[in-house]
Amino acid sequence: TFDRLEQEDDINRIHDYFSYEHFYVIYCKFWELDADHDLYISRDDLAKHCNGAISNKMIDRIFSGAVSSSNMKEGKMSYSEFVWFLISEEDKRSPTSIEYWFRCMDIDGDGILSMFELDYFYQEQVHKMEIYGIEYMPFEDCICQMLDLVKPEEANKIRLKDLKRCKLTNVFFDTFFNLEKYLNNEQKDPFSNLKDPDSPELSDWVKYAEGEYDNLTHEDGGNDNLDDGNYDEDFEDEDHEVEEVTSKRLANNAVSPPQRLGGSELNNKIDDLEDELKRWKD
Ligand SMILES: [Ca+2]
Ligand SMILES: [Ca+2]
Repeated sequence: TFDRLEQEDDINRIHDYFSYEHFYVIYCKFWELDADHDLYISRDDLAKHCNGAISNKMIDRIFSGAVSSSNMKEGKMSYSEFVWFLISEEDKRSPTSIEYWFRCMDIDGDGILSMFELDYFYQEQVHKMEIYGIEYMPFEDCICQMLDLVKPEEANKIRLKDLKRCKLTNVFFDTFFNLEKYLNNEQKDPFSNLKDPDSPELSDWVKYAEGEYDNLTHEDGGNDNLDDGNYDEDFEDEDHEVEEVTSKRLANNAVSPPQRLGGSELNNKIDDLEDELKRWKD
């Protein structure tokens, strides 16, 4: 029985990270950023993600190849690398994401986030806040807060294991390279979105993917049929409707995808994504 339970747990986790909706969201985001549609995202493309929310320094780090599991082609992010990026960005509390961002922030690769490295990233945030006329904390105050949050074993040295113990790594990472989310975090009680151990809730990624899926499929208004919740039984129909919505969107936006989201190309992409997500979990 235990084996079976474990297996079921595993299946649920796969579902957690993969569904048609998730694929659709990732693919649309990729397509939006890949301006010349050569199926690679350039540094400048990625800088436009979420209206430039991610700092330039971090984007440079991502494109330096230091973080990529495969060998990133110079200045080009592939679809699978984008999958890793997007899930890391939207689910900053999962162990894989923590490793991803830790590698990005550990510039000298010594396994420690030093005060120098943290300051390096924070300065760009300060610079942006100055431009926007937003009041900001000096680095010293910010770092006090962050050390209090992470509570590293050794003073002033943040290691990967410290972050993996920390329950609010999203707050930590956003502070250093995602200004929009940092400012949002500042406005709410950081503990309000802590997971309640008694009621296992959806991961940050699933919440994001479901919200974005709704946005993408309802952008033109209408098509409320997608909202009836019978996704499983109506998968065929839904598939069809999504295509319709996509075509409508694309007609309105006067762009066209390399292929419609359907047929064997879709299946290939879904297979690719499943592979990536399996690697993600390992
Ligand atoms: Ca491109
Ligand atoms: Ca370091």
